[in-house]
Amino acid sequence: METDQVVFSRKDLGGSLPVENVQALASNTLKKIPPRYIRPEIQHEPASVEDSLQIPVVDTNKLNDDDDDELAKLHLACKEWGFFQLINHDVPEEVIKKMKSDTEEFFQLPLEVKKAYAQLPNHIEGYGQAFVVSEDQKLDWGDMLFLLSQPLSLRNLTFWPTLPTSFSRVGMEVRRARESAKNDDERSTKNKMKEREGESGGGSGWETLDKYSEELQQVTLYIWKLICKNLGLNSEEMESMFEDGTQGLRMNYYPPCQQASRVMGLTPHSDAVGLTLLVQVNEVQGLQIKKNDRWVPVKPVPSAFIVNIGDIIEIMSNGEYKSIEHRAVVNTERERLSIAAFHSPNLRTAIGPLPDLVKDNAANYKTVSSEEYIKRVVTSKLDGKNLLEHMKLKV
Ligand SMILES: O=C(O)CCC(=O)C(=O)O
Repeated sequence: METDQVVFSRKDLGGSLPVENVQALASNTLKKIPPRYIRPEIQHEPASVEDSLQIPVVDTNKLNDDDDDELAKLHLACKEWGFFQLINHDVPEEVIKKMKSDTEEFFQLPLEVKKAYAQLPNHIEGYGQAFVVSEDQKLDWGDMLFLLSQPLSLRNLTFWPTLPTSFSRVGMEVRRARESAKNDDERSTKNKMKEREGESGGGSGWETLDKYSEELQQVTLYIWKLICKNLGLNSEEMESMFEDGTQGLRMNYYPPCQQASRVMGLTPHSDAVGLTLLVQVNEVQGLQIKKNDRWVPVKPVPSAFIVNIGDIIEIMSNGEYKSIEHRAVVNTERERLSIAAFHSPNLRTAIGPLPDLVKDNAANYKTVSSEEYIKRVVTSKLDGKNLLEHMKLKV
């Protein structure tokens, strides 16, 4: 059986083509937006929204109290909305706050510094833009930093920023040194640690990315177990699928644009993964979801995670739950930032309808290996729910 590391270290998985840095482009006094960013197809609608179109809010405290109504609310949110906001989760406020401030600090660094973490050919990680697969494709008005963060074996520290210092990389190296030093004699262990911790400026507060990643992995597992309950999937095997699952962290930076209504921060898409947990970093709104053919703005509830069902859960649930198209629009005056944490089952899991859910019904989706699925995702441009269409079986 292949290990997670082998699947991802392959050179033929594909990646994104290099394109201009949007933050740098936007900071020049632009007379004219370059045509590749102009999106005539965009429909902009009024930003106000009726109460009936607010996405559901699910309360962890009630779920912990075995409140059946809240469990039913979660089921309905996954089925009818594909989106909900999760409140009263256990992730400490300071972990989220630090992740947000370090992300802001990273994007404020000079371009030359950020470029040290730029995407490399055929790698899906790094600083740049994702899903650019052709030279004439329209481009999004935003930059991003994408890192594979779980399982630990997938972390490629080349792309993990050393600045801001509290963000991560040196800290991760300390952790690795600690792990590898376990077998060394005491003296060399101490030397190694000293050396590394010296580099990290004392080794305190290095954990931002690592902590955030671990906490969100736990929240995902928690939600997945409740989803299993709601779908009648009671086996341990099902529940453990996300235990050593994969996680990617995508930090988005959308610069302001004077002609915001003519560009798009992030093209309409559904997430190709299992479950996404999103936070907006500053108070500038921009996330919109497609509901009844209308673009509905999402107003983040303070301290909540915005959770959405991805294509993998739509496929695994054989269509009972739906991934929803969403997009990010840009502000005319202020930059906007967000952090998306994408979660998928472990790489040994085949992507297809779960056998327990197709006992009495026909499968509506194909089954493919994780590797094949990932390859399709990283070599396709974002295009609504198009990728999922290719997984559908025509019945
Ligand atoms: O910026 C946002 O609010 C949306 C981000 C998103 O959908 C993504 O990173 O896939």
